[in-house]
Amino acid sequence: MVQDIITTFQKRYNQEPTVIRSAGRVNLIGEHTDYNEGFVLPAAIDKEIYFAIAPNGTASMRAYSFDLHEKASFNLEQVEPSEMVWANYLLGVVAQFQKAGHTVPGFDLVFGGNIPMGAGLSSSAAVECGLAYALNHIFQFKVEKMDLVKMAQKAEHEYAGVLCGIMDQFASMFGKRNHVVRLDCRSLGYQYFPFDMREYRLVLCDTRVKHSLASSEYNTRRQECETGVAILQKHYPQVNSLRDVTLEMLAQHQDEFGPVVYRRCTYVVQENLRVEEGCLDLERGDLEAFGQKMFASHQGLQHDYEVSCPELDFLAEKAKESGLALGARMMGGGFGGCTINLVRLEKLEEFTRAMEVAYQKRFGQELPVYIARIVDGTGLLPTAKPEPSYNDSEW
Ligand code: GAF
Repeated sequence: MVQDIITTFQKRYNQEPTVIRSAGRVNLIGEHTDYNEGFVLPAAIDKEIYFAIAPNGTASMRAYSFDLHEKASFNLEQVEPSEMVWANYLLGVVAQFQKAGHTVPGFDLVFGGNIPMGAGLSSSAAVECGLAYALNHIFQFKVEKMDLVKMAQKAEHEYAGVLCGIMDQFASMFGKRNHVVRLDCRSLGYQYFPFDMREYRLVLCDTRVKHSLASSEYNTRRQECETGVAILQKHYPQVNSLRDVTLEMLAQHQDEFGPVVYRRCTYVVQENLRVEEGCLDLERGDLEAFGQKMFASHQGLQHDYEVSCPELDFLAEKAKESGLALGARMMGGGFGGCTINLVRLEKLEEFTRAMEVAYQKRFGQELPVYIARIVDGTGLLPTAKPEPSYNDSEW
């Protein structure tokens, strides 16, 4: 795939590109906590997007989407949102560099990859981070990596209309091979935890139900959390976000919340606790205990945060019932996309088969299953080297 993208670039633009690789992400636990200044535990995975890019000496961006077979050209002296959905993720990033005071010269770009769209694996964050990294590299803007993450997030807010938190862009940029990373979404401090790929696999079951993050539900959840915070601030002026709230505080003022806001807030506070305790499980190597927290997380997302859907609930339930997964939950914004399952290597085939059969029987549809390998985040791909190969023996 990388070679095809490079060849397409050479043919279209008649010059040699720099090649950047950017990754999709999984999140083991800590869902809808990032915009509440809480904790998340994501990792970058081997569902990737490649960017072949070079300055073109004009004032325009000429871009070609390898996957959609579509091209677009935009004058960078006047960047504004476009009708072309995919181009907006690129333009949004350019706009952020300009807002930060950089002049972005014209460039040629071919990009494409294998992150399934709408599967909750953050293809949009991978596009944003990849381009942010690429522009920073080829034009030597010298922007710090964490600032690139923030710019990518802003691009999503302003050009895709989704008020996302910072998790996806952070994971895409800061992912580390065979590690998950706990991010404190308030301080942006982070810590890597080794993930044992010799004994366990992260299995993604794709409902193929397309979620639309831009659909009002995501932004509504944010508002409901803010409503909860405003109620508590009357009693606890030191509270800035649900990160500062305890279950006792919520219980004490339960009658001031409507039932919906109360459930939303309870979920977020519990989920933050699960991330913190889950990291201790990882440190102890207690994956059984960690898996139990994944099941509990799904319950909260299904019943209290209400961002799941029947297909996700079915898969999470089946995984639990089968006894073949240590943990399972929906992942990402919700309303579709994948479940993430923690599975022992020796149970992998049996688990995959059981889920495929069950899904087919219940929904009359094939269930795509991906085994996620944890890889490094966004970076330069030395063109001289062959595509990274993931050999089982080196996990
Ligand atoms: C989406 C958002 F983009 C993230 O910021 C995060 O809020 C996630 O949904 C839910 O945890 O992926």
